[in-house]
Amino acid sequence: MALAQTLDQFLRKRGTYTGGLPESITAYRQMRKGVRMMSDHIWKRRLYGIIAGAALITACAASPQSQQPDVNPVGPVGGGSASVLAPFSASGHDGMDAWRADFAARAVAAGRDVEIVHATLAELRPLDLYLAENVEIARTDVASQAEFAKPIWDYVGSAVTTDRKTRGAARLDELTATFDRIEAAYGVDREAITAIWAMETNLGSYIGTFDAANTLANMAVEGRRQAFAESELLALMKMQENGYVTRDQLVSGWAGAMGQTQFMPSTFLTYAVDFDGDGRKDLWNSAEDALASAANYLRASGYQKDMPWGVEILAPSGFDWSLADGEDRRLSTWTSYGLSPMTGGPFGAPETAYAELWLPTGATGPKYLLFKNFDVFKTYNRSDSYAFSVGLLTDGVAGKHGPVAIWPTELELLTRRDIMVLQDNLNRLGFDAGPVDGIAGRGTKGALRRFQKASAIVPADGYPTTVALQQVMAAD
Ligand SMILES: [Ca+2]
Repeated sequence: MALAQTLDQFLRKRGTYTGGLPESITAYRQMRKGVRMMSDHIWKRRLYGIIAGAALITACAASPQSQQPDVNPVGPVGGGSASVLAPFSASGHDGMDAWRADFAARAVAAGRDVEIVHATLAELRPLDLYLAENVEIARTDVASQAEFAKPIWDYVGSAVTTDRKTRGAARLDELTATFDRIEAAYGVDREAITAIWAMETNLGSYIGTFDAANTLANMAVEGRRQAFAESELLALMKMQENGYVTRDQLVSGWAGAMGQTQFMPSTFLTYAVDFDGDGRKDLWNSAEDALASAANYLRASGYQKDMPWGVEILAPSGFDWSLADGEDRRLSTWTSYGLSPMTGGPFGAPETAYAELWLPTGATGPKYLLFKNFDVFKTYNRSDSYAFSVGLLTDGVAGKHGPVAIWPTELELLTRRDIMVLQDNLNRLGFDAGPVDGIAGRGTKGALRRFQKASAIVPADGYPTTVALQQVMAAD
């Protein structure tokens, strides 16, 4: 089970998820603190120190990168006085110490600066979030199967708030000159950048309290995303080598994303810019640097200026909702089927533009045509709910409030276990719902829609309700 799922379950259980994560993470950490073992006895730390020192020597000798018949197996050629890694003081976690000794040697062998490698990894400490005993998480997992998946209207309700829209609009006003320059340089609409800023850090007001190196090291030691975490740590070292940042600046969120627009180190290396011209890429303190960097990333992801991310639509009665199948079709095709903007007027996109019909809650509730920019938002975070919230905030800071249609909060939703039964039965009937994981993603909804279509059920909207589950279970 992925960490993100575990967190998701916890947050849902607590009912504290706000779309921005940091506040909830604090609550999570506080809860986990209660089960943390007291493990920092001094004698133990000394023992770990000895083990770590031995492991460092072993790792250097055994490292496949250190094949040169050199007396200095880990140091770069021609290095200064500090060409050999100094020993690390114990972290309080033996697995972490052993991993660090090995990884530090590999980082140096890969060409990273010895002093920066040491400074980056010197102050590691185990975090409960990643490395606490697993008893409680296991218990949460069983309990959560009986819980309801969080409906999208809850996610949107906590992410797209009046406060965020109002303050976002105010920041747009204050930063008019900056956004003029950013739009000219990158061709990304200021409202979209502001929406990302609002979603990621509440407009720069919460950038996290973790040390990026420490949280990534914890992720590496935890193991499930070790290769990813190590690669991000190497990027973190390169950021310092390039002189973009200093070691003490590297504050991050719980997963290692940094600054006002939450860049991972590898994203930072490729896309961060110094837009205020002070010689630093300071995504933490400089809104100009952070916003221009986000614009640079969105442009590289294919953002189309002056195009809508999505438009809420009206459809004629009897419309075939099975067309919400994930396929992109030309806007001219959709209009020929009778779709029109909910608020009247034009779509604001050329007839040749491609769009997907998306029903966040099936045939009842808000319905959207999604354009390319929706997918660009998803490069920040793969979740439809996230991208949808960014879109609604993009409109919201411009004074356009959606959705107009009412969410169908009266629908009977399925529990995680129900969804697993639904998936299992769809697979049994030959409609590939993918893995039986209790999460009704696009794969599950697509399979349900194909089942409904094949069974002549109307509407064939793929939305998993108790009625849909009964229909699938009754089929053979
Ligand atoms: Ca700067």
